[in-house]
Amino acid sequence: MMATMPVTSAGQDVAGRLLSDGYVVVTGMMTPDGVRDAQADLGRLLDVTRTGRNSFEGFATQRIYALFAKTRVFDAAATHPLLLGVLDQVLGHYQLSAPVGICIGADEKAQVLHRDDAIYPVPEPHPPLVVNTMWPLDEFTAQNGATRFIPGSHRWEPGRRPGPGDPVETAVMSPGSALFYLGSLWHGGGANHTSRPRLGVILEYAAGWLRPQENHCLAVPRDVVRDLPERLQELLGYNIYPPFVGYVDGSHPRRVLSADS
Ligand SMILES: O=C(O)CCC(=O)C(=O)O
Repeated sequence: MMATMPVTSAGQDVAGRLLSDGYVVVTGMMTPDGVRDAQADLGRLLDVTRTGRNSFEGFATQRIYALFAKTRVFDAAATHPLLLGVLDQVLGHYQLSAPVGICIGADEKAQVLHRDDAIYPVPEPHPPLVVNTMWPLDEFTAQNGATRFIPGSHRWEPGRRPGPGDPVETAVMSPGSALFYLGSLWHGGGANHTSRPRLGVILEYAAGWLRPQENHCLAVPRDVVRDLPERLQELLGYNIYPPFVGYVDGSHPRRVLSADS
């Protein structure tokens, strides 16, 4: 049975479950209106988004990169108080790493199981480096490509890889919920055996001292960033990791946004 908690839970409790199981589903993270707006605006973007270039991206899957350059419908989600409360506990200082809309098309094959933090050459075991969240915008089912994962696999000994006997779970969930999972949890997009696409958005966060997966300072135009709430600006790279990793000309990068306004 998948671990599910309500949005009214304390950040500390959700973080505790995330650290022990490697994942947790939180219900009530987005309002029905928020879900409708997100579905509509991402639909607009999908009309002009190509399909993947390799089996990892998925040849029948569309990925909306540079998400915060293209839509405002995930601004509130990215700074949701419960999400930030969990990140405070698990990562301490953090930034957005890979915010991506993922639309798994009809007849797509299952994505290979992987760990999101494996892109960083840090010897295992290591403290949490990456926390990811998946926000379904369609019903996620075992048939249409819901995210698959192996509970507890974030605790595996270094070098262990998934095998045929490992228990793979499916994140069956509804729009409005979010799946939180650690970067060291083995997981992947499922196969879509239906004739309809499966849309979801990942908001992935990484420790503030790492290089984020997407370079938001280049991907999101400065004119767009300037109008965003300050916490979101910080999460998009206009921040330092104390005492001064990420400075610009000796100052906090926030100064860049005010200097040329
Ligand atoms: O689409 C999904 O359910 C997961 C995708 C994923 O894990 C990835 O692309 O890294």
